Amino acid sequence: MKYGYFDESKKEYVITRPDTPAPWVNYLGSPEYGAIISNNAGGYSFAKSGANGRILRYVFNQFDEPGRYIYIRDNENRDYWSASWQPVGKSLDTYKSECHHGTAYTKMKAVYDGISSEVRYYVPLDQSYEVWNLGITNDSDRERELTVTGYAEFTNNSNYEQDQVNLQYSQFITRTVFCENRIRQMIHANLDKIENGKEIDHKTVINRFFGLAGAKADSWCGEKEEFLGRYHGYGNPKGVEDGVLNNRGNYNENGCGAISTVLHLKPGETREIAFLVGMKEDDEAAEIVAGYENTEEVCKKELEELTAYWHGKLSHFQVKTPSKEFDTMINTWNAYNCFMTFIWSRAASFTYCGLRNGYGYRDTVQDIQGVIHLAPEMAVDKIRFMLSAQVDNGGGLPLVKFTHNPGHEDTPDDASYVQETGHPAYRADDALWLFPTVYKYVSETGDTAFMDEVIPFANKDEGTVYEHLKRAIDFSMNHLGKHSMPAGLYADWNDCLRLGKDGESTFVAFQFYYAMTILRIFAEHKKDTEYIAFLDENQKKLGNLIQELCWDEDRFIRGFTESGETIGKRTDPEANMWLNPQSWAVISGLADEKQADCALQQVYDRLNTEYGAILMDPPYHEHAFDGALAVIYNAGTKENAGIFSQSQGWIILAEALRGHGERAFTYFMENAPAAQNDKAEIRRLEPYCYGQFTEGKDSPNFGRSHVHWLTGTASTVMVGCVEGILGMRPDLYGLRIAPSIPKEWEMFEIDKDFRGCHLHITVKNPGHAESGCKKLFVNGQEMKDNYIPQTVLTDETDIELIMS
Ligand code: IFM
Repeated sequence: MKYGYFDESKKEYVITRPDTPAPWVNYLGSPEYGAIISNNAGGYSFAKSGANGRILRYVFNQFDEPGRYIYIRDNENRDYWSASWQPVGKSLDTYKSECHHGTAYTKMKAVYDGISSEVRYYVPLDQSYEVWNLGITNDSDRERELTVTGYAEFTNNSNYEQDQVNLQYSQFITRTVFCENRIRQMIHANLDKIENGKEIDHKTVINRFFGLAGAKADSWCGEKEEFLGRYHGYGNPKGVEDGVLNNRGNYNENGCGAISTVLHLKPGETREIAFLVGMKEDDEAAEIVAGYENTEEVCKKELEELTAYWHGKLSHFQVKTPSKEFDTMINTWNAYNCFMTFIWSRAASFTYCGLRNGYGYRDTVQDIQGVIHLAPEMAVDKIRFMLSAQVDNGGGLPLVKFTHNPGHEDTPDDASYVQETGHPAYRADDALWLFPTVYKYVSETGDTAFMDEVIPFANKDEGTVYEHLKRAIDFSMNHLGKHSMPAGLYADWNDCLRLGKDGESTFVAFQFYYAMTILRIFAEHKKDTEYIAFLDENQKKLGNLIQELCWDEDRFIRGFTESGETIGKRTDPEANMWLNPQSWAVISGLADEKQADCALQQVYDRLNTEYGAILMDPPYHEHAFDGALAVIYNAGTKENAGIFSQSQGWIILAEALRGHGERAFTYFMENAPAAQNDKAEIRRLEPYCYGQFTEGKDSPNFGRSHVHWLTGTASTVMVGCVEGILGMRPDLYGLRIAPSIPKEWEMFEIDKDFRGCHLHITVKNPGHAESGCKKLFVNGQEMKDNYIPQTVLTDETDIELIMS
């Protein structure tokens, strides 16, 4: 079933049926002022922290309420509706609506009883408040009197938990008052006589506002129960039914912002107004609202700026292939999803409420990879930040606090860190993600000087980026298990595998092997011969060990428990086949060709499903070892044999690296949101963003996806597609182009900005190959093979690659 379509020209997803199987949301603003909005206007806002800076209330795990509601009432017949289908929920026979989710804005269009409306929700670029800009038109042939009411439900406390559950406290610190064109909510207003800047037990006066611009506020209400009315709900608020609000503020209990304006519209006439929300001192709020008097002009300009900003970012890499699903994902939605995970980490969605007060090390270092080809300048800042969260022993801080203070942090070796973050020990993989991320950044930009930049460690000491990477190698070297393979520690990428300090992880072993390959490239660039010898010796040792211990006839095993038991061997009754060791054996370069193809074939035969490859098989149930935490999940779910979407990116990449374009693309399509646009009743999640996982074949809800937006999937699939399928493989000195595509693609084009040059790349495939390069021309000049040294690039470079 389909609920909408992709409008690629505007980079919007347009929802034409509002009764979607789940709230389908969009992100507005930035963590400075964040706003999440669903296709029915549900959602919340916050300043800086979803958990501690919550401004607008949202009830999690409920029916997508409350939200940013605009009610429209016809004062002649007293009928009313909302500018988004919900909350009033008129019959879809008479009420027509469209929701356009775009890049950092959402537009809701509605047509009902001769009145059409369009609300544009956005946070202006670099501002920390939000705008609900309503355009309303009288399409009928008689004059209409309409009462338009905006409703914003404030939290009583910026801490969302306190707001929801500590009512004996949070309801008695809030009040609202009205002033001219805005409702002012004050929390802890009684502290207004306390000396400026002084806090009582960390409390100070907090001001929020809900304002109206472009029309006169005719009535208002600052108390939720007064506005809704007893035994009424968001769908039939008493204040809206009555057509006039009672002009009462709140003192204790629940504050809200509700403002009504009465509009008289002649036939064909349009009015533009704006509701504004923010957390600002009253004088600043007044100034903000006043700035929107010329509503139409100001809002139009701001929306244009916002669109130009985001479309500008996305323009650095655009493709035109025969697959519209692939194009829409790579050009817009996967790319935008990568930016959202990069910016928001796992801080705020309809699943994450913002309680995690920091960045997960591995998550963030991986997220960076998804934006390197689009915004390397943003990527490198975050890389610096993450390097500054590496402990001087080379390990990563499992959780990097939002208040991170490089050089002064406690580490998992300190009880204080453990207590504060809840992370009891180092994880085996965290710092190893730095290798591909730093390599991708340096290769994309050619910025080899970055290796010499000095960056502090999290706890003490500092070192160049090169030194940081060496310490990451040391960390793994110093944490080996019983067979001298990297230990599994508290976890590897898989949070549900507790292998401990004596158990060992094959996944980490592959990452470690790959890390040494990458560091060797940097060492060669620096002519660090002694270190090259060290790497060569240790990489060979590790490679031999992996080959000896981890290859089990047709697959790589998953690791060893602390007691030396093998995980993932062919004969195990459960979890005898794992996805990630197979893909990573290829990505790391460790598997020989025969092993690689055999392991990948096993994945396809044993793990692949119509929605992607499951993480392992069969799920744990009766035979879970002590550290196999996945058993806590229902079979076919998350790490217990779910289709863990992040891992799809690695299998795409692995197949592409082997030149298996058909398979790589098959894996892409199986899990691509856009490819399931007509299966919304099965997938449920938004068809324009990734989810953390899809329920696997062992679940009765096979194909249903969960945990929208903020997932490492965005970056791994992006890398799998750009580096793998499209074959954009930059290195320190230039660009290799090695596409791995479905045979039926006869041609595709890429526009890519690269090291200050614009590349227009045309790939031709008349012979229907899956991979390979027959000829490559750069500005008409034939290259030796599929490699383009940077020296031949010009401002506008024309590249033609003939595959077959
Ligand atoms: O790798 C982890 C990630 O850090 C958090 N979500 C689950 C993934 C797999 O366990």
